[in-house]
Amino acid sequence: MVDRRNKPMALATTPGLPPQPQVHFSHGNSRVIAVLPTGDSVEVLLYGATVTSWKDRFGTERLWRSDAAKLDGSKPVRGGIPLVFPVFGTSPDHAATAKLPQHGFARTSRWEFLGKSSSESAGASDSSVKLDFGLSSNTLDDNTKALWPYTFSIIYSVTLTPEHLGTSIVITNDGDQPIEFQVLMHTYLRISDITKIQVTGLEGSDYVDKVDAAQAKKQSGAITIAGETDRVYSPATDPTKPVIITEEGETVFNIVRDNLKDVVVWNPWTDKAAGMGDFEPKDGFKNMICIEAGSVKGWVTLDPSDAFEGAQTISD
Ligand code: TA6
Repeated sequence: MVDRRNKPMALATTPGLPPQPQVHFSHGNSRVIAVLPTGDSVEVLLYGATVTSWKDRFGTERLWRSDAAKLDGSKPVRGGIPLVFPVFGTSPDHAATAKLPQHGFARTSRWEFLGKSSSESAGASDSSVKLDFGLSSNTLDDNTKALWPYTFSIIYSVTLTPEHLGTSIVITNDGDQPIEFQVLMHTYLRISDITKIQVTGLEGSDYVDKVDAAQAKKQSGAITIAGETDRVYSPATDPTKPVIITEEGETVFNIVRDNLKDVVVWNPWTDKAAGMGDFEPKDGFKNMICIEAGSVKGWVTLDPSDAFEGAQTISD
């Protein structure tokens, strides 16, 4: 990758072709920004390969990010789409990941930008761009490697089109021993009013209610949020069924999953928001809902040379 500081890197263009997606680095090469000819844009921090912004063609931000989110690599980003791997939460009883920090090391590691590709856009309206990011045992910091000594490689791709934002992950076991992991895309969606949303598509799913003594329950009807909510739906029934967020009856998000069998629904509400130093404004919980696609109940076992692929597509 030719490192042309803060210079737009127009994708290979041929005179006469319609305008192409623009991809450039910013903030000292710590962020990658892609802008489509339609005006849709996405920003990804190399720290954690965290999507920190997704704007539609009108410049409307679709993801929620705390005003106090750290974007300097000093702590996981509070908002956007942090990546959870190889453990969801903490797992003191799981020897391989017991020593890892909450939600693992993917969201606090420096990822490499592997490159970009775009569709051959016949017209601005069908342009798209895919940004690839990499993390492997070769690039992992020594402290983390000591805590999780497996040989692996991950390619995480962020795809932007005028219709959707897609994130997909391919995790490969490059070593000679099986790897057990959990993975999740911790997506903070921006909404107007938490009290006016409904989440459908999880009806009939079993879930663990983490704000009610981790009781096992079954979802009946649409989900509404009227207080702290922290639920792990596993499996989210019918993976072919999108999870849909409506606000006063209007669909605001449609999330389709591929090979991510579980969905976490989280809103910290007043007290938990007050207790998080990087959660600002404190009433920001009213404007966000986390709908997190992943595989977090039990462990995915990856044998040597095997690969795991999982993806989500968020559209409106
Ligand atoms: O995904 C929901 C959750 O596991 C909550 O329990 C809460 O801890 C949230 O993640 C945020 O975790 P973080 O480590 O980013 O503060």
